[in-house]
Amino acid sequence: MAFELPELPYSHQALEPYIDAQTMEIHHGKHHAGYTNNLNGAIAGTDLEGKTIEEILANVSQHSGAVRNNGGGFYNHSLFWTVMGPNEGGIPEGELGDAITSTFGSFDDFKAEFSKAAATRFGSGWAWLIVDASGNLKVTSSPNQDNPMMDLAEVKGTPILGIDVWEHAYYLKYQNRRPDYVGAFFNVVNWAEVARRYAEAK
Ligand code: MN3
Repeated sequence: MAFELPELPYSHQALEPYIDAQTMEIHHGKHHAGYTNNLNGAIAGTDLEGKTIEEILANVSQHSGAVRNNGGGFYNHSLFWTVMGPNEGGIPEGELGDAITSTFGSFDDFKAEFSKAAATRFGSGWAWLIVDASGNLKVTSSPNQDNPMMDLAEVKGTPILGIDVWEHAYYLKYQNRRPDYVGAFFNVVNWAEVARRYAEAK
């Protein structure tokens, strides 16, 4: 069974004015669709057909560059759409809010560390909030379409929040101002979904 492009859980314009409709349309309909199709092409006729994306990423060092890039692209964007939403933002509460405060000092300290990871990831990549093998929260980043679930990742864990810092994610609206895009992202973070992923991962 081939991987399928997940539908956006909201309309293209839902994240305006923070993320513009045209960027969402191209990002989901062209980029994410491309990773999905290319992943299917890369695994067609191999023993990776029928494996879950998590299983593929966990042993990605044994597979081709096409599987690594497109498998990562498929997974990362599937996560990305769900951790954003309209009328979101704010500050996480409950267990996740407490864990962020105890790990980073305060929500603002977490925000600063995550924003720095996103701003300083050279070239194309992602910044992440992950749960590591001991259940601890960590901020990290990865190049290209790599992610912390890959066996070859420098820092491993389960991503519960991620931001795409490829130029295709923000250039139409923010041009070279990546930090402005990262700042705007916090207005659309769906903390309920991040908290759900946290509870599942730890
Ligand atoms: Mn992207």
